[in-house]
Amino acid sequence: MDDTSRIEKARGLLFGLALGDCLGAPFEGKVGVTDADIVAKENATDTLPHTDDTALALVLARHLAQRRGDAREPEKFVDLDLLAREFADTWHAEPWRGYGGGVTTSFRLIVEGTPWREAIRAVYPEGSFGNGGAMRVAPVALVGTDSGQVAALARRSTEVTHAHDDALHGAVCQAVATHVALSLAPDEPVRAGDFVDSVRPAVPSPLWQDKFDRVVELVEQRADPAQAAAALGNDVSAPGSVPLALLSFLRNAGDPSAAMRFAIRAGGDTDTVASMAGALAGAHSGYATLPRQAVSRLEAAAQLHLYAEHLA
Ligand code: F2R
Ligand code: MG
Ligand code: MG
Repeated sequence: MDDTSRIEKARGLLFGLALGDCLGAPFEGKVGVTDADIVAKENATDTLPHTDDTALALVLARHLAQRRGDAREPEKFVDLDLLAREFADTWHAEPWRGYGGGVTTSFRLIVEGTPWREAIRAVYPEGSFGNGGAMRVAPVALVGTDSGQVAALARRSTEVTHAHDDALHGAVCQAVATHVALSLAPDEPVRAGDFVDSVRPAVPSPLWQDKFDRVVELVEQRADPAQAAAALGNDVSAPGSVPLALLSFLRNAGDPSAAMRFAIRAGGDTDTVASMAGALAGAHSGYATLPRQAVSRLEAAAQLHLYAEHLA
C-alpha cells in the first residue's frame, strides 16, 4: 500500500469511528428509526458533537502517536499507568459525554488516587464486560503490523478499565477486524466467511466463535437490522454489540454510510455500534467515501486529521 492510500484509510478509520458515534448518539434507545431520519442528520448543517466513544478513542490515538515505540513490544508501546490516568483525566474534564455507570466510578476513583487495578473492580469485582474497550480500540489497528501485535495492543488498551474476559475479547475482535479491513483494497469484494475466518483465531472463546457463525449466517440470509439485533444483541455489553457492528459492516461492505445506518436502525446502543461499524467501513473504503458534508461538521475533525497522519 502506498503512503497516500495508507493516510486515506487511516483517515477513513478515525473519521468513520467518530461519524458513527455522532450520527448514532441522537438515536440511542429509540425505536422505528428510518434511513430518512439518519440521512437528515447527515445532511444538516450544525456541528456534530461526539460522546465518550470518540473522546476515549482520541485519547488512545494520542497515546499511540506520542509513544512511537515498537509494536513488537506492546508493553513499551502502551504505558498502562499513564493510559489509565489519561482516560480518567479526560472523563474528569468532560464527565457529561455519556459514560457508562461502572467506568464513571472507576475514573472518579483513579482521579482521587486509587490505583487503577483496584478502581476497575470497585463496581464489578469480576470486571466490566461493557463495550468501552471495543468502542475506542480501532486506532491500535494502525500501529500493529500483524494480528498478534494488534491483539496484544488491544488487550493492553482495554485492561486499564475492563477486566472481564468478554470485554477483552470484544476489543480484540474489533481491533483485529479493523486491521483486516485496512489490509483489503477498497474495490475488492469482501467475502464475509473469509473475513470472519481472519478474525476467529484472535478470539478463541466458544461464545465468540458462536457469534462469528451467526454473523456469517446473517450475511448469507441478508438479515435486516431488526433481525440482526434480535439474533446478535444490541446492548452495551461487548458480546451484545461488537458482533452487530461486524455484521453491519459486512452486510454493507463498500458503503460506509449504509453500514452506519444499518447499525443505527438496529437500535439499542446506537452510538457505539455505529461507531465500531464506521471504523471498520472507513478503514476498508477510505475517507473519500464518507459523506463529505457530515465529516466536515465533526466536533473533533482537526484532531482526527492530525492523529490519522501521525498513525498512518
Ligand atoms: N452508557 C452509555 N449509554 C447509556 C447512558 C448514557 C448516559 N448516562 C446519558 O444518558 O447521558 N454509553 C456509553 O457506555 C458504553 C460503554 O460502556 P463502558 O465504558 O464499558 O462502561 P461500563 O460502565 O464499564 O459498562 C457499561 C454497562 O454495562 C453493564 N455492565 C458491565 N459490566 C457488568 C458486570 N460485570 N455486571 C453487570 N453489568 C455490567 C452495566 O450496565 C454498565 O453500566 C457505550 O455504549 C458508551 O457509548
Ligand atoms: Mg457513547
Ligand atoms: Mg454507546
